Amino acid sequence: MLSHNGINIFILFLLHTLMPSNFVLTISNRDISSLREKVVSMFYHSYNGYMKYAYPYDELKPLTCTGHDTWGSYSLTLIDALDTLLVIGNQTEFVRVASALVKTLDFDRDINVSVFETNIRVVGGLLSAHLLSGRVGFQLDDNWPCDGPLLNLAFDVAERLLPAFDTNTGMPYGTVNLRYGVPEGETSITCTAGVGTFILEFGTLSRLTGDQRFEDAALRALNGLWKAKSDLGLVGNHIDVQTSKWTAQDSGIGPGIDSYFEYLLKGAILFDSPWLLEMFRELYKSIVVYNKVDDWYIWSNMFKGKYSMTTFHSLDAYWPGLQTLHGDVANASRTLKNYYSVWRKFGFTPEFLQIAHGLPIKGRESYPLRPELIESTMYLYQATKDPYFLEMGREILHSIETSCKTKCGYATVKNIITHELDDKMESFFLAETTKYLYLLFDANNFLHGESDPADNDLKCKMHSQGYIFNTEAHPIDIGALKCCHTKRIKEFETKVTPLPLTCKTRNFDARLSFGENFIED
Ligand code: DMJ
Repeated sequence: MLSHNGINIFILFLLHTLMPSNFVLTISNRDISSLREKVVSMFYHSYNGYMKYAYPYDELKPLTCTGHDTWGSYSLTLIDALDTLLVIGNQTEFVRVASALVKTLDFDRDINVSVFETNIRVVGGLLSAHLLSGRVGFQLDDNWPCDGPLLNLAFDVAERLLPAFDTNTGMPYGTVNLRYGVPEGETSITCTAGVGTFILEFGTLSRLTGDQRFEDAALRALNGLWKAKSDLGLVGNHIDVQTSKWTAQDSGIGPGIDSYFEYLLKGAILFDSPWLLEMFRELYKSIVVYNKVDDWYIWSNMFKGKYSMTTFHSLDAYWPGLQTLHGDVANASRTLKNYYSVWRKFGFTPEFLQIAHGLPIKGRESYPLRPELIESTMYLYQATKDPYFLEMGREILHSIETSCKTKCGYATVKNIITHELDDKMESFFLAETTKYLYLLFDANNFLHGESDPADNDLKCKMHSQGYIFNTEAHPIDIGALKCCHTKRIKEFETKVTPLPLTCKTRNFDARLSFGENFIED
């Protein structure tokens, strides 16, 4: 029995005891290289299946081997998979499909899309592909990386998301029509992640193109959330973006909130922003007080601080990776081991698990090929080089390979107890799950490489300061952003003829700091 906020709760069916104390760490270089090859086969089996049976639809249905549109009818899986092609070294296929997308993608469509999903998957995927395309010389001109065809596509689709941010608070609606803006009668209730997960992509767009509207919109949204947090320093799950009233007051690290925390810390690193870091640290302190119990994280009411749900979610597993990025490796490692014990018990993690009983919640027993557990494993291995994490990766890979593979792809597990499958393969399987698995087993990948400091800040030397992954595992080159931003500022200050941009450049104000003067009372 443990006590949290004065209420006894049963934690926990001692998942720890399921941990293999006899883990034999015998992973050799040859094993690692064979694991890497297995991931590559996994990627190609699903990628080729998608291209053969589903493209140009958004996603593959891996049991019936057909395609269907899910998040927007814009060939989502291909956009999401673009940069993974380069991560695993297939430059030829990247050039072939990126050229096809540049010719065919048209976002001027009368369709309603999720602002959040379109941003993390489509804007993020295109920005990352743009920034990595220098590795293969894809349609580069003199102004690359501050210009380019993939950047123009990202700009176009992101501009169509901007009307969602036109609210009383600056926090966005959850849905927008790509052609007509916010649909008539659209609900003004958005989840917290749907408000706070824009700064990486929108800040990147502004830094590359000089169009400040994106960064400003993302900052206003973050400012709206910051002002709405409770006196306990917690945020809830859903908020009315017109009134700032919380409509769901459960506060935790997981679904509905997760990537808000992720974007504060990663944004702080990407943009060198003390303001974002300060917000992350403040919220982190409250999470430790009100949500952390024995290296598990549960839900609490944001105003009272009392726990509301003692559940674990597949999505929670990104948290140890974020803690690692923050330097909190010991806590991250303990929490990841807890989460991994769930995986070992069932072969997968369920969408919702009742921690006290160690069983999935009825109706939420699925595993839709999510990346979070492997993502955190990759971060922890990078931070510690402890082969334990390679063993974890091997088991995760084995489960997916054994239970999810179908004739034309990999399928969602409908029920982690029976291992029955569902006819669905989300695009993040190719964007994230296979990418993080590959990166775990590829110590020499350029994304892990030593940075290569630029000698001249006017010459955009790529790969100079490392990468930050957006929440859909799309890497953003930190140095490229700084370089384009510096160029724009210099242009602005010296009033030289602006770079000939194909992107529209409006509202450019060459601010030097990021957000620090932004907070509105
Ligand atoms: C992805 O689209 C992103 O990682 C997002 O932040 C959470 N959900 C999926 C993966 O599980």
